[in-house]
Amino acid sequence: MLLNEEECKIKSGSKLVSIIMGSDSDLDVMKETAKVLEDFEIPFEMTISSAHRSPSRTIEYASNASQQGVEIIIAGAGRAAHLAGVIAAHTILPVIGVPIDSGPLNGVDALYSTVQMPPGVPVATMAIGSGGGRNAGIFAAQMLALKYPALKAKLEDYKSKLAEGVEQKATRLEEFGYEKYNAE
Ligand code: RP5
Repeated sequence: MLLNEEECKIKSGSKLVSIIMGSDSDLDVMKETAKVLEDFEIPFEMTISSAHRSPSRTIEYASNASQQGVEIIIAGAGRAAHLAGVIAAHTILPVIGVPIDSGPLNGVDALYSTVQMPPGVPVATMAIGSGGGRNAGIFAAQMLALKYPALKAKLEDYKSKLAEGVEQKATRLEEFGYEKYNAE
């Protein structure tokens, strides 16, 4: 359970996080963000808008997000990925960008397009692809934990489980050796 304030938002239908992507072909990556937010019980909405194919829709969405109760926007796009940047230009909400590996340059194009914002209009850029999609959800949870203390315990638990996973793998490797590690 998060704070009362968040409970009120949930009751009123407000979503704390918006996940927006340039195309439905980005969904495989951006669903990783959604899964993390579900795990942390953070209410979110998901939609599609393109900086190039539907610029008016993108600007309208970015301009209205804050009024709708959204607190963080996560934008994923591939190729010449201007989605996160255009959104950041039209809102004072923090924008997290996820470069998608959808083009022939395997996401390096999207990484540069997303990360190289001019001074004054930042986009917090994650890694390329599904790992970045996952990190976007965790990073959003970390930012929200500054306002919603109940998220802190969930993040601590998440970090503990990460460490436990490494311990288990290390124990297994030490016990079985590298040749039997995957066979056992
Ligand atoms: C970008 O172009 C989208 O974000 C997507 O990653 C890429 C290709 O889009 P589709 O042609 O698959 O719709 O704008």
